[in-house]
Amino acid sequence: MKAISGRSAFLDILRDEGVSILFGNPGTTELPIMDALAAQHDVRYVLGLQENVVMSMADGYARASGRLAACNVHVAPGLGNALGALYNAKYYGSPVIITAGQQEQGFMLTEPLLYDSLVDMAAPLVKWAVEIHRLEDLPRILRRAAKVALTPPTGPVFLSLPGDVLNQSAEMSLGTSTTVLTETRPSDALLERMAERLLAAAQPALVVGPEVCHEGAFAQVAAVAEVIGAAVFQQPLPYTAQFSSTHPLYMGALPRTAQELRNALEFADLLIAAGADVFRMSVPGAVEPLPDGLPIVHVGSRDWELGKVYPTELAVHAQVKTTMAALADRLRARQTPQQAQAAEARRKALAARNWSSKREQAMQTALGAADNAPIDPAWLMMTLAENTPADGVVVDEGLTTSRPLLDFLPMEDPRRYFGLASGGIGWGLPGAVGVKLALPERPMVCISGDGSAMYNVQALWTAAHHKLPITFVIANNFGYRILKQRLYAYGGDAVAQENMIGMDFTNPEINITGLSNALGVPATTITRPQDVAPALQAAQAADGPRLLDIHVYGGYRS
Ligand SMILES: Cc1ncc(C[n+]2csc(CCOP(=O)(O)OP(=O)(O)O)c2C)c(N)n1
Ligand SMILES: [Mg+2]
Repeated sequence: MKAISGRSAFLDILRDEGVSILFGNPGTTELPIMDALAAQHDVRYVLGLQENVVMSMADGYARASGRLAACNVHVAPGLGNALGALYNAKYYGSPVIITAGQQEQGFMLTEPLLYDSLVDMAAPLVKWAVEIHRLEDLPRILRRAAKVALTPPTGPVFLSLPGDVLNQSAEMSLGTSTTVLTETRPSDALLERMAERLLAAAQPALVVGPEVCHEGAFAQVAAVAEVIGAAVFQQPLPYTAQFSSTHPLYMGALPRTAQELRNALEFADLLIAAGADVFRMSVPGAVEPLPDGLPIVHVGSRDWELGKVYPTELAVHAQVKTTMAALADRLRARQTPQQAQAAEARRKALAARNWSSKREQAMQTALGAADNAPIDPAWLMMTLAENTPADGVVVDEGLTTSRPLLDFLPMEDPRRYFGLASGGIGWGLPGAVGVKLALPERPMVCISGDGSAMYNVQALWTAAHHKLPITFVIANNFGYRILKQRLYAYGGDAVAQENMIGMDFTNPEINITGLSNALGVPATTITRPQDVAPALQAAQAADGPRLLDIHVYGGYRS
């Protein structure tokens, strides 16, 4: 066996686990890794100019590729900067190995600059956090980290890499990769029971969630919905593409407020949740979002989500894709002619109020605002959808402006749409860079609020450096409109005195195009609706990133 250094073993094992890009921001404790990178050509380094950018790029890459992503940050302050983005990755379930260089063992005891307990900092947000103390353990730990990150429920893991471990050499085996196979499905008896329960429903509602996207299970879930004639909804706050929008049984996303959600499900006598979060809300409501007593059948591989909030009649811990495929067969075999007739009647009735028909109405309404300036958000989203190619990918952190986006943008594949997963903003710009690196062949638009864009605006430089053809659309309303809307609903002194503190970017206004140009992304300001479509087309035809600073309506009373 040949001796190998810790730093080379680190890169070799990552490569063998399928990692071809290491996102990072270096410091002295990362110098061994930067040195090892120079000696090989398999792992490419993508520099982010702040650790939150680095982590968000790795998160975007993991989401879009479905593969293991890796990123490296700098000791305690760097990990601290990355934590908000790590929180996003946790909620998406992104399989990312995040590593940080650590001071040498022994030296740590003297509490040098930059030192702190990295494992304690990362632990609450990852599936596994560990510091490597002996070089000989590095292969086993790294192999396990990859396996843990990629095994559903997938998610980030953290490794602390002390300098001495990276710099030593030893004769050691680097091991091989383990994949945990999770194409499991329930027993025949349980499938029968599930089929019987679903067929007993007179008005089934099916809610799809992120697992349907991760597993690429659109067809299998659709098969179940078709047999029983179920109305299909995306969960509230969808952050992935979870069902084909143009499927005749697709009704759109469930509303995001408790009362509206409750109203939307009032018709149902059974809720079938497929890999969904039942229900992750943004703000508390005066009522429960679930209608009283609505029975639930929930299938998913994230056991924590099963029966988490509401009692669940049948909570089935299994992969959605294999389970739904087997269930569709059982349903067809068991369904009586009367049940089949009732399902057919439901399919017909639902077609009249599905996503496609609601889209027609929404387009009529949006067209009524076609001449507005500042530009109307719904009209802008309609225009964006019309100017996004069928294989285009949309990264969305447009907040109040992009709220109507999914009413217009047809989603036919699981990589079509990536949105805000946890509520922590700043993911959009760097996330788009990661998504683009994972899906280089697909055209890409990233829409971000002006406020959200300012958290990680440095990501534009990485897009420029790698000449990534991304169209960045900044929905510029010169402030935090969502917070103004909520303060307005709060109805207190701020509204009475028309004094909303800390929510406007004025004196001075932010020069978005100047900022973008400075970071190497040519930018244009657009204030007139008629300039939007030509600008989108020109930006998408460019061979590198472009930014459109679009001035949109920012009123808070509506
Ligand atoms: C990391 C983080 N910091 C702060 C917030 C609080 N917050 C939520 S939305 C928002 C404003 C977003 O502004 P912008 O992107 O311009 O969208 P707009 O509301 O104007 O549509 C803020 C500050 C948050 N969710 N996450
Ligand atoms: Mg704004």
